Amino acid sequence: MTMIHVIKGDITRLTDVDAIVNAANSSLLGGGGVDGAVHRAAGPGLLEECRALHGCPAGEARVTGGYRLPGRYIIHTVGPVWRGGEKKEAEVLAACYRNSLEAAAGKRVTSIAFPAISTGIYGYPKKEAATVAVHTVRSYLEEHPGRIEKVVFVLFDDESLQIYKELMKKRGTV
Ligand code: AR6
Repeated sequence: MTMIHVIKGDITRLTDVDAIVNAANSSLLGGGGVDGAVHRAAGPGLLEECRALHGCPAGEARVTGGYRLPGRYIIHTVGPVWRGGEKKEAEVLAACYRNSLEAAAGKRVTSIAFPAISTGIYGYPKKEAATVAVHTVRSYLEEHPGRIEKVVFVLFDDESLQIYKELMKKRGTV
């Protein structure tokens, strides 16, 4: 049985997960938002490892070490830029969550934290993105029981926190 937690905070401050997910861009060379915070907190070793990865397409995920972060790994995934909803945004966003969980499982990670991928600079509406996140993670956990013990959704603002809390109450309907 996997525990899913919803909390408000800075994902780089979590001390009790094996891996955190970074909402990166396809260069994997850093940026603003979560990505900026992750690179600042992890330190310059992270950028060096990222350079050697030569980028990552939207929807996919890449794993690096955690450097100065408490967790062992950082899983970098590239969310879709919101373009109105008809450009496969939901499909790509779902792939981010699934591929991040697959990458985590490949490293024997048992606890993982996600930010609300694409809902900042990439402009994905918060509620729609949260529905994709919760639905995709639940489906993955149901399809692969025993792999991951804990998933933490880390929200940065009250509105997102409330949206996730509501979705978590509706067991079975998302
Ligand atoms: N911890 C948790 N959540 C955070 C943090 C943090 N420290 N900082 C911001 N958020 P964003 P995106 C929230 O913009 O939309 C970068 O430049 C934020 O409030 O970080 O996927 C990359 O390099 C929002 O809800 O990621 C890309 O170019 C959510 O995290 C681009 O931004 C995601 O916001 C990716 O844009």
